[in-house]
Amino acid sequence: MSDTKTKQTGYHAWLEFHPIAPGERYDQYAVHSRIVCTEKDEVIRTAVQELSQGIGKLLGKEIRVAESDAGGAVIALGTFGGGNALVDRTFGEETRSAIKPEGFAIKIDQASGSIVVGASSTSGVLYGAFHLLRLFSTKQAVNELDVIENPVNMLRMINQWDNIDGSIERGYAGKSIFFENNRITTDLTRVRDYARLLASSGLNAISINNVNVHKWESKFITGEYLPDVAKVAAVFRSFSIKLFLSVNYASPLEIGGLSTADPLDPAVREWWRAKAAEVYAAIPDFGGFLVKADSENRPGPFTYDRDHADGSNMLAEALKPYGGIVIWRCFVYNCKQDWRDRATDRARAAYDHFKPLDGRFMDNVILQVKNGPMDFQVREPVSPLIGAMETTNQMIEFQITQEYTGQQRHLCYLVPQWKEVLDFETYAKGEGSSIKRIVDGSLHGNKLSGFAAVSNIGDDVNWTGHLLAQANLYGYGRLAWNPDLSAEEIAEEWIRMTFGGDEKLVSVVMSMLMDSWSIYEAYTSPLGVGWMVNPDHHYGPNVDGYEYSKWGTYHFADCHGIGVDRTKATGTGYAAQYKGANYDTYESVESCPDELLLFFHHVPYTHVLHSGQTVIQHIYNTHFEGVERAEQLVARWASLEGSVGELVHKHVGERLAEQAGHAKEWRDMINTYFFRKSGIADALGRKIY
Ligand code: GCV
Repeated sequence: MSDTKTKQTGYHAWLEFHPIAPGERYDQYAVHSRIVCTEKDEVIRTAVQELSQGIGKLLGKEIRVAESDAGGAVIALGTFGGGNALVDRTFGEETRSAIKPEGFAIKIDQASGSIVVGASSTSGVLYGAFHLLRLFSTKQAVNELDVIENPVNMLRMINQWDNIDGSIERGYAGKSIFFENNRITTDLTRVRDYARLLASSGLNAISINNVNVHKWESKFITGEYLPDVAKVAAVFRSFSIKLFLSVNYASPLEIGGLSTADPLDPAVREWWRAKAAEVYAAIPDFGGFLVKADSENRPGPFTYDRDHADGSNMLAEALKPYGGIVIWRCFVYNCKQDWRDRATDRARAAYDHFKPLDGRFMDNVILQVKNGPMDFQVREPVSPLIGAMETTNQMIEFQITQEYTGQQRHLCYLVPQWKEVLDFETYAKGEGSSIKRIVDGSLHGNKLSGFAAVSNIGDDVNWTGHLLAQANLYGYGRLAWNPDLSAEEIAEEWIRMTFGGDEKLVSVVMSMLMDSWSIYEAYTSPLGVGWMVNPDHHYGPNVDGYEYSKWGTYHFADCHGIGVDRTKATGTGYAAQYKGANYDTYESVESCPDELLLFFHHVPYTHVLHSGQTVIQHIYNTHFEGVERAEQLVARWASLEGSVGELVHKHVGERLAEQAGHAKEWRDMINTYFFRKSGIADALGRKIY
């Protein structure tokens, strides 16, 4: 895409590289006369190209790339022992042994003043190059650099929910960049630019098609599509990103001509073995399969009276000889529930299905578990399944695309929500068993572990529809690399890299991002109950939208009270899936935190929260305040006129105005509904319809 077309549109996202004005930092960076690299590997070439391009834009002058060091201060990069004298001279044994497979070190060579980037792998060199660019574009001092970085998580994956017809399930930023008109895109420019964004934030894996694998996408693993899939894999390979495919569990039946997909049937196993051989012949470093089975009407092993260990192990066995893995989703629940049935609880389902299978999965199977037990609501407890299976590989699944958090028409910076999840204490092995230690594999010593998230991009020029939603994509990658980064640190990096360093702008956008999740929560569904949205598309308020449906997502509001009794004592028993103090906290109405009260308990509207307000007054207050706070977002952004490009200012301003208007719709529907149900007036006498 040409620069004139992308100028001011956000296309380059956090890789915009705003020119640095002459002055101290400029001189500190510009003193490095050339980039010195001796290696020719594809990923290293990418690193060099990114560095020279980025520095060129930052400094407004070309930086030469050379194979040898002609003296003076340079930027040298390479793998340890890869032939770059500066790299070899700078990093001793101690540093080298501290660098894990994808990590890197950056250090100043005191003699020459050179910046030296070293790693044990080519991917480490690439991450090191992006790290250096981040330091430059956020204007950090580099004269004393001594950095060692290793990614905390092994798998740092993004899941596309893209379909071959170009549509994206739960996509809010245009059409797919991977597929159009029932073909894989032939012009891969945009795919390459996406790979840059992903690698620069630290990601290393992608599945390119929707987990709901329909008729045509089932054929991605056949000769009809594999050559084109291989071309996409090649683009990602140059950024050290492994490609995965979502597969249809019933493939042997649907594309293989067999009469069954029974995982224990020898012919089915043989079919998958041959299929794996075919896929790896086309893509030797193929990552593996992502599978949604027995979930929301997708086929799976249950059809044959087999379980999820049988199903996933069959695929794992086929991929094993090639080092491939099976990522098996745990989003398994009854989506044909009778709303009259109060005993079945969707929240329990993943744990009930998978926990008994602990220990039965092959070591190249990894279970992918959504962060909450329901489905990416604005507020949910943390899934009790994460950490509950001691001898099974697990990874967490987040949703970057804002299906239930405003669909990229509303501002909702999700990093603070993800941080809460990652910091949650599970007591899986006593104190110190936080979610982040489970998903990084350290708590249970898992062979495979990590992060996955559903992407929020499409072919909109700015990738994410709402420009500020780019912060979620960037933030996800950074958090997957290092879950200990704070939401503010990540936001600040993103703002400076995206918009440049205007201090007023940094502080205004930072406060907008940091407030946005709580604002969205305030004017939507209260106290953890969730689901008060329009069915199917899930945008906008509809309190009873899912109340009498088959999806298992109820709030049970009547004239006395609201909420779902999930206690062991009198309810569905879900609370008992938590360990230790968590069980006690959630089981008791007294200790349950306010923000999750209605997730765990059915209470009268007059129930008094820890905040001192009654439930009904909390509903009214948060909804009135939520609208006011959404209106303040509009005003805060308006104050930035002149500090950001005109087009960007207008675009974000329009989205925020729409959000403020839509927040009123939420406020009035929710408040009116509960006023009519409860008959209790607002203590402050505000307008309720
Ligand atoms: C891809 C939710 C979404 C579906 C999605 C599903 C899943 O139910 O609404 O669109 O399907 O989650 O995660 O599999």
